[in-house]
Amino acid sequence: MLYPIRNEYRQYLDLSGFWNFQIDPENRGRSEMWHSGLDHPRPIAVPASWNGQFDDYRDFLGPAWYQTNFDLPWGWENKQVFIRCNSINYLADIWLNGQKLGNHEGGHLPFIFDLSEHIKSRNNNLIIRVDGQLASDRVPPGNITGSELDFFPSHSENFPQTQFDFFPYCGIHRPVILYIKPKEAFEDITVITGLEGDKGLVRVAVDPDHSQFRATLEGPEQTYTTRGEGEVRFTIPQPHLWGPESPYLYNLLVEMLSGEKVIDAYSLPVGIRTISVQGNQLLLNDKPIYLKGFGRHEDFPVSGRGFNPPVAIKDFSLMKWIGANSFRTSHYPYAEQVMSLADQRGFLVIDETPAVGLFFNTDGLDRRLALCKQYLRELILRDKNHPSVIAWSLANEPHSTRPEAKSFFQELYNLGVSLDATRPFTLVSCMGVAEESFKFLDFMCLNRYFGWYQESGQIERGSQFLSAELDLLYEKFQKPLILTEFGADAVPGQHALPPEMFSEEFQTVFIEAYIQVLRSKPYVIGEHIWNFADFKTSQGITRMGGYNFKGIFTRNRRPKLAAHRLRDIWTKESEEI
Ligand code: GCB
Repeated sequence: MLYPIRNEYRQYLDLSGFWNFQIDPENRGRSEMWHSGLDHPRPIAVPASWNGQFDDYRDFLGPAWYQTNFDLPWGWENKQVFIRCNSINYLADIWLNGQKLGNHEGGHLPFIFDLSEHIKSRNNNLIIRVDGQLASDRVPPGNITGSELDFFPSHSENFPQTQFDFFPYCGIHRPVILYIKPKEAFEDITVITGLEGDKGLVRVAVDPDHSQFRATLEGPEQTYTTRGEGEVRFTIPQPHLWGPESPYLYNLLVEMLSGEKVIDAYSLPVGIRTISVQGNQLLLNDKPIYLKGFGRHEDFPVSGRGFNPPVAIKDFSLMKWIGANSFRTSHYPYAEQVMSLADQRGFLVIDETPAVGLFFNTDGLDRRLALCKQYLRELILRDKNHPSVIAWSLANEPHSTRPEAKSFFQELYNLGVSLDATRPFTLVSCMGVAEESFKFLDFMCLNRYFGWYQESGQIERGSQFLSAELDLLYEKFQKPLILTEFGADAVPGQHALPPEMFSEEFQTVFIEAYIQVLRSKPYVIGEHIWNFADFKTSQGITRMGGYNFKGIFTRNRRPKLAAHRLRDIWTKESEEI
């Protein structure tokens, strides 16, 4: 899926700004035809969650209606015009000039509609109904009652009642973009890179696959050009490989040809790299690599889960400062701009679908599987050309207590491999040896909190539990493992000697102890701390002020004590921990 760009053949208009907004708590909007106009709207910023912008709507999850007007840009007359919504959480229904364009389910992946039939040159009325309510038949699920709650009883009293540990922010979370492209145009481009001895290989495939095209790959010393139909290949002697130390990006220009005439063009950055799991190791460009980094969230005061460019830049600077080389897009796909920053700054990303808190009661299971398949397809289509993406994560902490879980993930895995055979697949588990899907997944990801939720306050005992469990897992599945979550809440400014739970000292010592265990296991290929920064959650007895305080940085991105210790560990690798 190609992100809209501007060049001689393509144009876009970003509709970010102030829109009109009206909540619809009684769900009257459809019958009262709000898709033609809103009668008492208030202004709202797009993109951003509504919950952070309005105190009176903090806990309101929908439905709500957005409206904006636009004129057709100069030169767009008689063109096919598309709308691309990058992220609307969770259900979106869209109308233009009173006519329904379509709807989309799922909060974090882009979707496109053709507007051409209904567009006018002046004063177009665009209306989007957004519903972010929590329901057991949505993914991720919420408002679950009955036996599934036994699994995580701590969530049952939370408000709003999520089945996951982050605030269920709603709204238009990423830019809404209008764009045009030529009548005959590239629908998609797939770039796959590889290595053959000391040569780099770059394969470029286009859709429609009968297109005649020219591809130009621009490197630091040389530019390579070739032409073909559907697919071309480059062989690059002594390529500048992409990696955390040197995230070199070539520029690829792809031009569609009609005879000798160029009729469409698209350019994108290309990082030449390979990624694979071999034995106990993760290999980047055929060399073992150890992941150091974080599980994160898209979360910031006021903007909520909305795309916030300065915060994205700041987060990458802090991750560089601390010596991280990797992160996971827990627990949903992040903004495409964030993925591009990861390419530029050399971060290795485990790219996760929004399947968090899945459960496997047969009731509704087919629908959950269909949604997970849709999300996986949309995610791979969106992110396949990012060198930063080194693995796909099918889910976070599924409640895999029933046998149905294994066949569910086997189906997802098979689908994933059919869409992208170049990257490993995993899922992030809290089930330990009971996670039967580890049998077919390429590597294991585990979340553990011994010394926090269990064996509370006892770090040494907690790390002994961790050590024993890791060995059991490896013994059973014989696959390499990343500890994708470990950590402790530290309330900023809370101190204790000797270290005590919720203090910055306890968090620091906890993390040191876990890292010591991880580094003693040859099959462990990475450590991701939970979490990069403190983040907003539902209210509940384990979440003081409605926050998870496991951040190494505060929600305002200030370092806690552990940040300095981690920087020592991650930037001075030879030092004893
Ligand atoms: C987990 C979840 C994560 C939570 C974390 C915690 O296992 O994957 O979403 O925030 O634990 O802090 O409890």
